[in-house]
Amino acid sequence: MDLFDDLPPPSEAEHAQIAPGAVLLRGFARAGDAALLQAVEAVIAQAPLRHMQTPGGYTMSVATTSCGQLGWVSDPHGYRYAARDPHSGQPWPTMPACFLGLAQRAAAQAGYTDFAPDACLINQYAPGAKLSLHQDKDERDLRAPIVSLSLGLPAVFLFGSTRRKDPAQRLRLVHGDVVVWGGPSRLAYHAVMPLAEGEHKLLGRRRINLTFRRAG
Ligand code: MD3
Ligand code: FE
Repeated sequence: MDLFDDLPPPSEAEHAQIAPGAVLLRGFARAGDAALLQAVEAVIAQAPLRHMQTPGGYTMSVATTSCGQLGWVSDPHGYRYAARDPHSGQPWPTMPACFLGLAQRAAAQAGYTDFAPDACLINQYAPGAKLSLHQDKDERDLRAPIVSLSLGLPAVFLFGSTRRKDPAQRLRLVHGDVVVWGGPSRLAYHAVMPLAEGEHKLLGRRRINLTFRRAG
């Protein structure tokens, strides 16, 4: 249970640079959470969450889907962005207007005034699900930031530098938090620790993370 669930959204004073080019907008999406969740559920209804295979032969514990012009796909051949959902053969669902608005307002707040995401990756974590250390470098233009939005159960997020073995910082991301990863942080290694058990008022026993990307 999150003891701070009933507090009002925090002020702009809590918008903090956490690494060069990385800005944490604590609680930025809290006010619009119900509409965002409704839009997430509408996307999932069209393009169901699935546990993708990694090129290394593992099945991801995180369940994923996408919306927008491009979606993120992993299979035994590798990682890539694709215009169609391989599960249905159909284009990915359109990016909901509330997603695009949120991503652009967050990016602007962090100093990126013309962020035009064409892909939104949706990650769903059940208790125990995790994401291993990786870089996001499959996007064409690495000058564009990645905007991430956390909903539901809290997660412990680790991020380091562009060198895999550098020490990582630990960050607890809670419902409504948004992080903009740009500049020198764009290629930072990062990971999500196994999700702890819990029950969130709005989302129940899960965490959902949205990442907005300029992929194509
Ligand atoms: C730092 N997702 O989908 S979001 C991913 O919580 C991913 O589901 C995590 O890593 C999640 O690729 C973390 C925060 C994030 C996303 C992209 C980044 C941090 C980043 C790219 C560069 C540096
Ligand atoms: Fe990532």
